[in-house]
Amino acid sequence: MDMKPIGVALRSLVLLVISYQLSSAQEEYKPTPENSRSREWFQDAKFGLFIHWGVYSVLGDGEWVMNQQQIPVKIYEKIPGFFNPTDFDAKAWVQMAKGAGMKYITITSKHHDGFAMWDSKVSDYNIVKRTPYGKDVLKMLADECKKEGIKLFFYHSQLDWHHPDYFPRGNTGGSWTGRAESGDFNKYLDYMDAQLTELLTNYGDVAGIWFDGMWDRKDADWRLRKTYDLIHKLQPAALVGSNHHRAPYPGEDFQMFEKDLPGHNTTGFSTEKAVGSLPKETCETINNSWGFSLKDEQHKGKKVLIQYLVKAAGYGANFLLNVGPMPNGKIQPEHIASLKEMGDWVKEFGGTIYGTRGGPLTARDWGVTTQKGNTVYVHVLNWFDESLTIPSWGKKIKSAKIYKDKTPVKFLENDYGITLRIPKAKMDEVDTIIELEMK
Ligand code: FHN
Repeated sequence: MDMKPIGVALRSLVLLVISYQLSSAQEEYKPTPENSRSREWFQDAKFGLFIHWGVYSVLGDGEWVMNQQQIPVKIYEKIPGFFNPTDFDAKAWVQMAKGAGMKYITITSKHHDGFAMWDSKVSDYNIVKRTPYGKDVLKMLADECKKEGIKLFFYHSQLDWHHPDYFPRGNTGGSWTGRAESGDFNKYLDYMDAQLTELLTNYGDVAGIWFDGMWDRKDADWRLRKTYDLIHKLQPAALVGSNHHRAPYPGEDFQMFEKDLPGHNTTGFSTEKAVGSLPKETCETINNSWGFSLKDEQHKGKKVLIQYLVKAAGYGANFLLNVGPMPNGKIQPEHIASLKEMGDWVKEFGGTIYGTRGGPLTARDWGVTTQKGNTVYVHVLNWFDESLTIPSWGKKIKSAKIYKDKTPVKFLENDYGITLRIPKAKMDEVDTIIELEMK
């Protein structure tokens, strides 16, 4: 019997299936009007608090301790029994964020260790069932955020070192976990979607989901579109982002950059350096750790933190600054102090950040620019001469003044650009801001 026609039929069937999968995955994603409004809010908000908190904080060695120390699941499951954050005070956390000038909080609902920081009915591997504390900290935080007008995002790890169906395993969480060398990845994704449904149903308005961990199984079929559509169906205004270090996938609403400003790659994460047209966010640690790390005393100072916020705004990106709370539920005093210092600066100069967009000039060695309406803010971060010449962008200047006290600034516009005369006495070692009113 001549098999050729069957071969041809089979090949076209396979091609058909692949093209269908590709087309549905790549199917154009149109954000709803609510989602577009959220994107505007997000870009105006500019500044958020990232919180990496979980049972791993008990060991004081960061959020990767299970993988770093290769702690098998059976043993790691003992740690929740030691997790009793009786000093946890959602009000204090939210007040701290507000006082720093932050408009939203992004907290780890589940990190790579697979432990749920909420009262999950899908798995009893959670804070209510497995810890002496027994209370739903996400509920307490969500209620407080709602009261204080602070929006709440949930970080959610796609990577899971605990779940038996996270199989085949990826680059991390190998055989040392002690899990059986078998499993059904789609069952794991069903589990993940079920837990996401809880988070998007039982905690009021959720501003968005901050995914992480896809990089553990780069080529797996993560059913992204199914999960993203689920989120947009449950909460149309919620923003989806995924820290996969690639160009955004259809269904995503913002793009994050870890420890880098958009387009930079000092960490080696963003090999693709793909900066899309979605709203952008840069996340960074306030010391050198995401989760609480006892030995980490690399606390960043006021100037570094404020300039990071300003530079991110100059790149048109938000700044999501992370703290790793301690196992007792308190924030490290050094971090509370630094956030207070940032808050004092933002109270005075926040108008040159909030509601702005990056530009009109791209970032320069001397600093960045932000713009809002007919006003351009020149943020001089790294320049010490009284005369600074910057490129013109085709619009004429009506007036120039020091933002802080409205002292007029002399300026010259010619073919060489715009030369600003910054009085030495008006220079600020963190950020000298010149407000330009354009014609
Ligand atoms: O592995 C995680 C890490 O623990 C942390 O959550 C950061 C936050 O952006 N993201 C991953 C590392 O790229």
